[in-house]
Amino acid sequence: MLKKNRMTERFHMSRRTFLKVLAVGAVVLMGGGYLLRDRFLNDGNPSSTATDVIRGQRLPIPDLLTGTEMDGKRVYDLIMQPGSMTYVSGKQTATFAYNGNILGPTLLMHKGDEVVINVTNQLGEPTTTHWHGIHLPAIMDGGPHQRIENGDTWQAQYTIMNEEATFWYHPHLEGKTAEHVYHGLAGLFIVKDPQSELDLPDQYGTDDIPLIIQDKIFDADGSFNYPGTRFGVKGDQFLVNGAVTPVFDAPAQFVRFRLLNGSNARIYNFGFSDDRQFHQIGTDGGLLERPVPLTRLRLSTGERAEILVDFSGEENSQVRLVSFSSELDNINPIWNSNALDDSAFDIMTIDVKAATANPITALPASLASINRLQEGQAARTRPFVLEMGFSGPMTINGQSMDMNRIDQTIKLNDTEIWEVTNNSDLPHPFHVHDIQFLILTRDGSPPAENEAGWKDTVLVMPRETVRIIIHFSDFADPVKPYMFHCHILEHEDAGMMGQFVVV
Ligand SMILES: [Cu+2]
Repeated sequence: MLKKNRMTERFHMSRRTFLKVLAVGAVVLMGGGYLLRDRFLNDGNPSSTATDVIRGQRLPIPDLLTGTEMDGKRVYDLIMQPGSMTYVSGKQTATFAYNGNILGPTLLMHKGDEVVINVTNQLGEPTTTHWHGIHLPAIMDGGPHQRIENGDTWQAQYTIMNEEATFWYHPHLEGKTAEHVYHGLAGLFIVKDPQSELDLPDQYGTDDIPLIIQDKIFDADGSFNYPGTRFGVKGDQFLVNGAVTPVFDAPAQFVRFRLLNGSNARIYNFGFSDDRQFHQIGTDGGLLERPVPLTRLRLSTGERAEILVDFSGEENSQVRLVSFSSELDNINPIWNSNALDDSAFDIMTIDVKAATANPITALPASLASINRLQEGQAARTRPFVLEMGFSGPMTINGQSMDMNRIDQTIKLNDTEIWEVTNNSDLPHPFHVHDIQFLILTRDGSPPAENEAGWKDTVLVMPRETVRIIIHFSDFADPVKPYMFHCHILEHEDAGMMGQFVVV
């Protein structure tokens, strides 16, 4: 099997070389070349044919669900349902959503809360809802094994043990995750620590702003175009909280943005149009030790980052949130799916307005203490090799996802090092369910300061090895597995996923 894979790989190499020659030829023949390169070499993602996409609406803020108190538990109700939006003048866009027409409400939870979430499926087809980043029993994870048939309600019940951070929920049905998320199913969790005495912006919708960033392709009739291409669907229209390149009215003070890359496949390189400095304060699963100054923030699919941006004294000015995608290096150009990978583009416009009454006026010097797991604590090291070619299976350690095969068995209370190697020419964000990990090394070097916090998803660039350290605690189940997978949703659906049990 392994031998066969290697042979396939060699064949792909030569096909890649052939395509490169074709590209160079096209450039030489046509002079301009760019469009042709794009047409010949893209992975099949079309671009929007709708010319009158409505942009520049006010940024929608998802409703905040605080749950209702019942027998000492907080109960939340989510209904997955078809909806309708207007993205193209005079046209209706059919969507899927939780409790509305696009995306879902933000679930506010507190560390220590016992929560019950009733998830009702009215989509007309089966799906699941996974709690991305949450530490919970495997049977409550909402992965491919917790199918919710159309018309059914699945009840998830667990205690919030996570640190203060931003998490999210989305469907995770075997083979259908990409399509379901693309059509609008995703929402955020905000976990707060009642013990925290940090002075951070926390007025939801005012100075504490969720930003779910996604890209889509629109057809002329207004519908979402989902081409389902193998390498990952990348759109050419950018939505924040379900609105295309919207405008956010920011108060002239420190604003906290909770960024989620909720896209199917696109990696962003966020920054601002004036190249201003901002501070990252949180990673996927917790606050950093101290604010980290940045001018660029790379965020792959599934990852979250909390940042603080200082708009003090900037009333009546404007700045744009931009993705400087062309600066992303180490991505083989042959794999780029569209011209946007080679450019910078707007995500959102920020109109700075008057400050609120009692704004946060300073950055905290320190944020959190992180229990740094040490390499010496690890019981073992497990290799994970991610592979894909132009065709053939997408694999981890040579195998595609099989719902009936457990790939890894881990002992409860063990600490392990997982060594993730990307043996392909596309970047892959590697996600592990249930736990938060720390990055030990990225290609042999310690991670950047803004990645040195709790993570559940880490981008592994082509030919790179990332070593992460994980402690498996609290929940064991010899039968029900958790998943590990690439968070490019089309790769996941194509088999770049495996299962582990904790026993
Ligand atoms: Cu991938």
